[in-house]
Amino acid sequence: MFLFKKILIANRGEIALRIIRTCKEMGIATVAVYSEADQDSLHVVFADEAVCIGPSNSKDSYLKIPSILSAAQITGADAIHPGYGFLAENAEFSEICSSAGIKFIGPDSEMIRNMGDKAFAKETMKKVGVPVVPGSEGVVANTELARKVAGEIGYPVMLKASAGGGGKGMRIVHKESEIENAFLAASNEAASAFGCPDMYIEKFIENPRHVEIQIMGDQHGNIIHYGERDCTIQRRHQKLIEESPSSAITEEVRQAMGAAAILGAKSVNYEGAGTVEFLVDKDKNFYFIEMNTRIQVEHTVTEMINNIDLIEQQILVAAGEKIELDGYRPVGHCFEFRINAEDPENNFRPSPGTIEYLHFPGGFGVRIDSHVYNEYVIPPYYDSMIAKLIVWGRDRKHAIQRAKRAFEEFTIEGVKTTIPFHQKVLENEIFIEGVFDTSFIDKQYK
Ligand code: MV4
Repeated sequence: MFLFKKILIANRGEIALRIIRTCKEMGIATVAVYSEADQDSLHVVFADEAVCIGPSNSKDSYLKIPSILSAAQITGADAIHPGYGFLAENAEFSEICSSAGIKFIGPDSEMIRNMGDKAFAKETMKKVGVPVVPGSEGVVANTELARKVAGEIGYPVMLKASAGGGGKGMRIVHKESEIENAFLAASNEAASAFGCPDMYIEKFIENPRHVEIQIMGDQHGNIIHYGERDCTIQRRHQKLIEESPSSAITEEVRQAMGAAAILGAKSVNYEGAGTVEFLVDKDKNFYFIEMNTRIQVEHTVTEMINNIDLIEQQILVAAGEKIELDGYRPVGHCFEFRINAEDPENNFRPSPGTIEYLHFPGGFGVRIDSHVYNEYVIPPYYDSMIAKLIVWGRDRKHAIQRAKRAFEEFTIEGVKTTIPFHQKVLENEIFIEGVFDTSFIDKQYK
């Protein structure tokens, strides 16, 4: 089987380490790239080679395409794994990699561009019969049409930026008198934030659950799904706790969502790892909202449930291997808790600094994905996630018991973290019952 000789990881932190680990197990050499702020970072230590690509801020390092490409050419890497964030969904980067003869581990640039255009992605899914949120036919050109379409849908409606996503560029409108100003303001915000003013409109789904399906497509037309992840517990669109299976859906709905995700991915000949995001309403109807063309932070939950290595799958698929079609064999229940260097007592504001004492939990069914270590200095330049605690149990009750035990062992001193917040959630009746929705954090933890 042909694999790659050497993979450059165009990322940092825990995901860079995650990718390096799997490459080593596959016998593939690794190249780390790092900014000046990350010279003592573990992904630099564990990679076979490391190239400094620039100063601390991301736009001069981890987002600097010429520097990353040069590092790949200098070291002779034949593939690049982008991880998540940074350039993972940058169509131009994918294009430049392939024109440089370096395999971008992910979908091709056209796919990234198409799925990044949220209104187009939605119309594409709708055409093949994937349920979508009732709303406009694609982009809405002006305030008059916005008023007309919103009137037809019925208030409240959600205005969404086509170049946005992940909660960015969204705005709820409750009545007709607000639509004109809201549409103009949202469109201007989208133009300045994403360089594209295009907006589309959807019926507002009250207090939904956010349930996403992990899919994998190979270069031979095969596509499978690996089940769902419930990512409803978010704060300002930042996911905090993810789990599988989801208590928001029945087995019947799961089958239908899996089939819809595969149908949508097949319709665009999807290659690589992807996530099809749905909203689920209180009547268990599901609606497509977005498709992400990257590996996600919470991919670990799917790995533990199916006992598979999704990074290995990505590399095999990128090298032209066929997917095992019976890969979806869910067992047990898994949570991922994001440990951020933030202060939950102070509106989750970032808390960078030096880790003065660190002890990770362990034991059966407890996994830590993290790049931090004793005396690690958390830099202020990047996002605040410092570890992921992933806990598997026989069922949800058992996984909660095990998570509580793991958190009792988990010690980080010197910086504030979200550990105490997670411990409170694990005692919350609504969480334990699994009857939460997207308003959980706002309502429970003002
Ligand atoms: C919605 C919605 C309600 N109605 N769309 C889109 C991106 C995703 N991260 C959040 N999005 C939402 N889209 C319609 N038509 C509510 C949300 C939403 C949300 C969804 C799931 C989990 C948490 C959320 C927090 C705020 C908004």
